[in-house]
Amino acid sequence: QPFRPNRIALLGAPVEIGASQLGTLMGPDAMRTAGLKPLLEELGFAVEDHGNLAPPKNPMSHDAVPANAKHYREIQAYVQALSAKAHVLAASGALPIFIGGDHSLSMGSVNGVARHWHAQGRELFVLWLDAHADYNTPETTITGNMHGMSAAFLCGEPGLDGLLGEEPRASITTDRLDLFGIRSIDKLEKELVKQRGISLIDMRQIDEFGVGVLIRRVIDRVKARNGVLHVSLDVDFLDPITAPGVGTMVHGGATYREAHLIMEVLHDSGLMCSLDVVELNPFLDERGRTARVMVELVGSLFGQQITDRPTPTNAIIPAE
Ligand code: HAR
Ligand code: MN
Ligand code: MN
Ligand code: MN
Repeated sequence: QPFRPNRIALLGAPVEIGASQLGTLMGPDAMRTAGLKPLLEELGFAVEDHGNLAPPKNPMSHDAVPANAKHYREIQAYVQALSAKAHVLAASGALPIFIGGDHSLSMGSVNGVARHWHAQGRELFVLWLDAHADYNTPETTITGNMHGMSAAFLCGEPGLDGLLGEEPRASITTDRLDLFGIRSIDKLEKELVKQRGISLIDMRQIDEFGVGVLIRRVIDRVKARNGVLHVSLDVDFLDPITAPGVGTMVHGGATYREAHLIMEVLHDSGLMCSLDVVELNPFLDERGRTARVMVELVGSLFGQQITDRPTPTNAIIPAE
C-alpha cells in the first residue's frame, strides 16, 4: 500500500558535535531560508514547521560512557529526545522531515519512526544516500565521530547499547538497510558491512548500471515485503561540485541529475514514510548554493516534475 499523506511535519535537528567540523547547527535554518516550506506548500502539502528541537538541559545518564565515541553524553540526550519526538510525529499521520544537523541525528529519527511502523505491523526499510557507510562502531572507528556510527547503531551493532536509555529501541534488521552512493569506507567498517551482508551500492556500480536501475531494485525489495521506506539523505552523497556546503567532501559523488532522478523515482514509488536531510554545513557553503540544491531535491522527492506527463519505467515500451 502506498503511503501518501498530504501533511508534512518539519523538524529541525541542529546537532553538530557528531562531526568534527562545526557548522551543521545552522543547517535547518539555511533550509528554511532556501524556501523549503513554501515549495512543499506549492506542491499541495499542508506543512507544519515544528521548529528546532532543543538539546535537553541536563543530560543525565548512568550507563558507562563508551571509549571512542566523542560527545557521547550530549548526543545520547539528543538522540533520546529526537527519537521520542520522531515517534510522536510519525504517529500523527504526517510525513516527518528531519533537517540536520549532522548524521548522528538519524539514530534518533530512524529509531522513533521505526517504533511507530513496527507497531503498525509494517517493516521500516532505510535508504542511506551517502558517500560514507556510517557503519562504524566504537570498536572500529578511527575518528570517534558519532556521525560515522549511525547506520551501525540502527542495525543493532554493539557498543552504544545504553544510548537510548529508557527510550525503546527499534533496530532494523541488516537486510532492510541499503547503503547507496558509497565511496569512502574505513577498513574495519568495510569488513563489518561485508560480514553482515548489507546491500551496498558504491559509485562504481552507479557508473556501470546507472542510478535508475539500481534505485528500482531497492524499491522492489521494499514493495515485495509491503514495507515503508525512510530516506536518509546526506549532503555528501552529491558531488562537491554540486554541493560544496559540507564538512566531509568526497570527490566523485552523484551528479545533480542523478540525484534528482533518484528523488523522482522514489516519489513515484509512494513508499517513503519519512526523510532526513543531514550534514548541510552553511558555514562552508558558497552563497547558499548547497541549501538551494537540497531544497530542490526535496521538491523532486515530493512530486515536483518538469512536465506532468508520466514517465514510462521501461522506455522501450513507450507510454500511450
Ligand atoms: N568513516 C569516517 C568516520 O567514521 C567518516 C564518517 C563521515 N561521516 C559523515 N557522514 N560525514 O556520512 O569518521
Ligand atoms: Mn552520513
Ligand atoms: Mn506508535
Ligand atoms: Mn557522509
